[in-house]
Amino acid sequence: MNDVITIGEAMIAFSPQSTGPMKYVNMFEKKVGGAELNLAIGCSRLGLKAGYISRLGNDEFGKYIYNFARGEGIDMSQVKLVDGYPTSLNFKEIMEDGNVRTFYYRDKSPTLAMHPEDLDEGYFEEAKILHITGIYPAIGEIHIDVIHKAIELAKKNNLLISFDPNIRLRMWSKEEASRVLAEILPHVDILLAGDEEMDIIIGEKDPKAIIEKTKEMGISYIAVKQGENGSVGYYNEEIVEAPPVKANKVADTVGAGDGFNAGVLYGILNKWPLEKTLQFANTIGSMVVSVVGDNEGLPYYEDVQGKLGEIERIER
Ligand code: KDG
Repeated sequence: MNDVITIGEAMIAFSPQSTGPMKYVNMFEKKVGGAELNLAIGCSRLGLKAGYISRLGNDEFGKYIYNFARGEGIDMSQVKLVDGYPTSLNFKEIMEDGNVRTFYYRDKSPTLAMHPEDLDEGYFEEAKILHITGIYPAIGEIHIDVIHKAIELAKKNNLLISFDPNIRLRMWSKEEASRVLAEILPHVDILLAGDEEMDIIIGEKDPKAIIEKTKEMGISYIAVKQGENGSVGYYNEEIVEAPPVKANKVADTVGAGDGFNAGVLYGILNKWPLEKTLQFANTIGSMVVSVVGDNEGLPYYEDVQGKLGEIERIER
């Protein structure tokens, strides 16, 4: 049985070998990206069982991602390699301070070949949480239908629905994002959102106002991510403000939110108190940003314990 299943598009992420404007970067390293796959990897490294639902191109890059994910212990039984669609790519530009811009090449995404009727209900019967993001519905119209079908199957089979808006304005406009994502919100049990994103969807940026509004929609667990300012959470009539955890260095901010999400889902599945969960999740986010790559910095459980000072780290 999987603890967490997720639907997304993975891609090859070409990571620059030097910082600064991309037009002057001459070498890139081949890595793997995709918010939902990052989340699955984050969960798996913490010790949860994670499954991925997707399509990849039946090409060298698709096979590379497939094997990479299997190596991370992800259940890839719901991923097919499809002909006629090239595996998507992105190229990253990383500035000296760790800030990133991403350039996508994903117009003919292999996930266009996945339709709502392709979702296997049996897979949902055997899982606890469905995690979805706002990236998947931004890819194409059919993706919106797939997400709504997944929500339907999750509800029918008593899965908790976890949602990160993950708004990517290179993929759609604020208006489109707001319209489509606002329709997902009322179905959500666990909201894992950035404050700026909620401003786009519900017109509120202040964490307490976000909590107030989304609670009224029936969302029971809310975590508002504020990047280097920490996070604010709500569960069971309690609001907790969790202070930021200082990163050793900021090398690449991409993937920090996915790591945070994995930490929150871990805390929920282990029935941890809200404060402990948010501190754990903030710690993971801070660890992700100190490593270049979308998922290379995602820690194993004992790495987080080391960072929290719960276990001694022996260097040599
Ligand atoms: O959250 C990290 C993702 O943004 C990255 O891995 C690539 O999925 C990606 C995207 O659409 O930006």
